[in-house]
This record gives sequence, structure tokens and C-alpha cells, in this order.
Amino acid sequence: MRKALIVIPTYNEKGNIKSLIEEVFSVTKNLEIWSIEILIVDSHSPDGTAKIIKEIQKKYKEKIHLLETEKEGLGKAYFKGFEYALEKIKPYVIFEMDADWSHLPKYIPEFLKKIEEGADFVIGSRYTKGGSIPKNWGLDRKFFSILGNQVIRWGFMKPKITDWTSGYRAIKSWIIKDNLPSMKNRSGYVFQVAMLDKAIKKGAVIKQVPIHFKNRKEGESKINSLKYSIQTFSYVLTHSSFIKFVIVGFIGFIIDFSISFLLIEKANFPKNKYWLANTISGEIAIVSNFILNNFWSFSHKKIDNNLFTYLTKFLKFNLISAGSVIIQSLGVQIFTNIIGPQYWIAYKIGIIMFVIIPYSYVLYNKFIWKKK
Ligand SMILES: Nc1nc2c(ncn2[C@@H]2O[C@H](COP(=O)(O)OP(=O)(O)O)[C@@H](O)[C@H]2O)c(=O)[nH]1
Ligand SMILES: [Mg+2]
Repeated sequence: MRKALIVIPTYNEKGNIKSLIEEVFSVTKNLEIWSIEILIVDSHSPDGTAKIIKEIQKKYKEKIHLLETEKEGLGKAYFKGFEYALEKIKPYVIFEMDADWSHLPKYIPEFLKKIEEGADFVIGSRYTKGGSIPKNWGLDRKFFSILGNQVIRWGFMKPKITDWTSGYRAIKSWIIKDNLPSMKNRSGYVFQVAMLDKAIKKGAVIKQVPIHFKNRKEGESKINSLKYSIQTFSYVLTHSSFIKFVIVGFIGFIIDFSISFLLIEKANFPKNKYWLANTISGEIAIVSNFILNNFWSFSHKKIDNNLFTYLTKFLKFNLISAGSVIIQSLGVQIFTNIIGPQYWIAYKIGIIMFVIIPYSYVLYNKFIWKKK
């Protein structure tokens, strides 16, 4: 039997937790290769949630664990819970699940099936075909959740992952073990986003299960959407390879432009040597882009420390960059011939945004900074 541990953080969930625990055991009782245990992480709920757990522990014995922590938010509760789970319970898979019946236990077997099929990390997605959020959510909550997920999804350029902030997940323990040390100070949604981002960067196989997310049964929400949205947004800005790659491209553009300007205007390169000035500035920008991408944008996929690999990859990088130049010049010329010369700057910007950026990002990922 493989052990699957459902970690459920609770703060004032006395109206929900008993029936939820019973439902978890009821929907999983026929699973053949999985033994299910539950870890409740309760932050000294004043409503006496822990007392209810201690009562129900009499019935389920060692199947239910209780960890009592200080009230320091959801991220911290998960952090402490995971630490405890890895040290004391040693499960094969760890679930995250809310206590308020928003995450229906009936989906647990589907998550486990995906794990059996080879997934390392299964997300219960509200934003995929077959999933949903409650219709009566307020406009602000809908706005933060839907828009936030789109920003994260496209910021990380991972369109297949539709729900980054979902708190209903099954994760293999090795991922949590690897990631936990860097998660200590992550709170709320950022905790969820960071855990998933790090798993992807480690090469974990990610799968989704569609879920209908329900309104909480009893009690009230404790999450502050605006605060978490801002934190999450800044996490994406600082951790997305794609966004860093765009910034590096912009730095390259500035370098290219300034050096050619200096050579032509200040060092007085002769007219028939302008091509040389632009070649020098362009190549310096390419070298800078290559280094910045390797040590910053794609630092999780850094090129092996081997001179030959470096040189071949640098050569490929030059070829891809040459491709960009050709696409750009041809594109501007084609639009100029068709529409007219007056908008050439718009053509150039459009081609960079919609052709060059996706083209080079895809090729870099395919040929230079490949998944290990
Ligand atoms: N242990 C612990 N659990 C918390 C804390 N804050 C929220 N939770 C739990 O986290 C889950 C999600 O919280 P909830 O208020 O429903 O957030 P929402 O669904 O985003 O509105 C619930 O099971 C809460 O009881 C906390 O500080 N400590
Ligand atoms: Mg809730």
C-alpha cells in the first residue's frame, strides 16, 4: 500500500471539519493501492476545531493526525504541516485541501489515478473544461481569481496549466521535500504559485483534474485577495523565465543601440564602415543576451560547464539571432511594400512583439536551454 496524506489547514472550521473527514474516508474506502491518512493543521482555532478533531481521532485512530500551530496564515500552516508530514508520517503523496467543503472529497480518487498514470503533481483546476467556480462569487473575487490566473499562466508561458492558485492538489513528497526549504516565507496564494513554479522547473510531470469549486459550507473566508494578488504578481515578475527573457531582449536592444551610436557619432566611424559599427554593437548585445539568459532567465537550465557545449550553444544562439534579424528586415520590407512606408516603426514593433519574441523564446527552449 502507498500512503496518501491529505493535509487540511483549519482556522475556525468546527461546522465543516467532522463531516468533511468522514466524507474523505468514505469516498476512498475502496481504493486498492492507497491508504489514506489525514493531517489537520489547526492554528489554535478559538471555536474549538481541535477539540472536535481529538474526538474524531478516537474513531479513526492513527489515520488522523493533528498538528497545532500559531496563527500565521495559510502558507505558514502548510509549511509546518508539510515539515511534520515529511518527518513523521512519510507519505508517498501529499494532498492540499481546504476544510470548508470548497474542495469536494469525491475527486480524490481521480487525483490518485493521475498519480498512478505517472503524474508528479496534480492540480484540481476550476478553469479547465469540466471545472467551475461558484456563479454567485462577488465580482471582485471573480476578477482577482480569473484575471490573476491568466496573468500567471501567460507570465510563465505555461498555457496548459489553467489554475495556478488552486489549493486542491496532490503532490509527490519528493517535490515538497525539494522545495520546502525555499518556501518558508511564502504566504497565501504565493505559496501555491511558488510550489508549482518550482516543481515545473524541476521537471515534474504536471496534470490537471477538473473540479467544481463550491462555496464554503459554514463560517467565513479569511483570505485577503488584494494583498495576495499583489504578492503573487510580484512573484511572477521576478520568477518568470519568459518575462526575464523579454527584459534581457530589451537590455540587448539598448546595448546594441548605444554602442552603434557611440561608434558612429562619437568615434566617428567613416560612412563606409557603418556596417562594421552595427556588427560590433549587435554582437556585443548577442554576447550580453547569451550570458544574461544563461545565468538569469534560464538559470534553472544553465548550460553544462563544458567549453565545447558553451561554444556550440553560443553558435546556435547566434544563428537564432541572425534569424531574428532576417525575419525583422524581411517583415518590415513586406509590410512597407503592401501598406506603405509611413508606419514602418509600427511594423517593426509589431513584428518584434508577435513574431520575434515567440520565435526566439520557443527556439531557445528547444535548442539552447532545454529541460534536463
Ligand atoms: N491552520 C490555518 N488554516 C488557515 C489559516 N487561514 C486559513 N486557513 C484555512 O485555509 C483554508 C482556506 O481558507 P478560506 O478562508 O476558506 O479561504 P478562501 O477559500 O480563499 O476564502 C480553510 O480550510 C481555512 O480554515 C491559518 O492561519 N491557519
Ligand atoms: Mg474557502
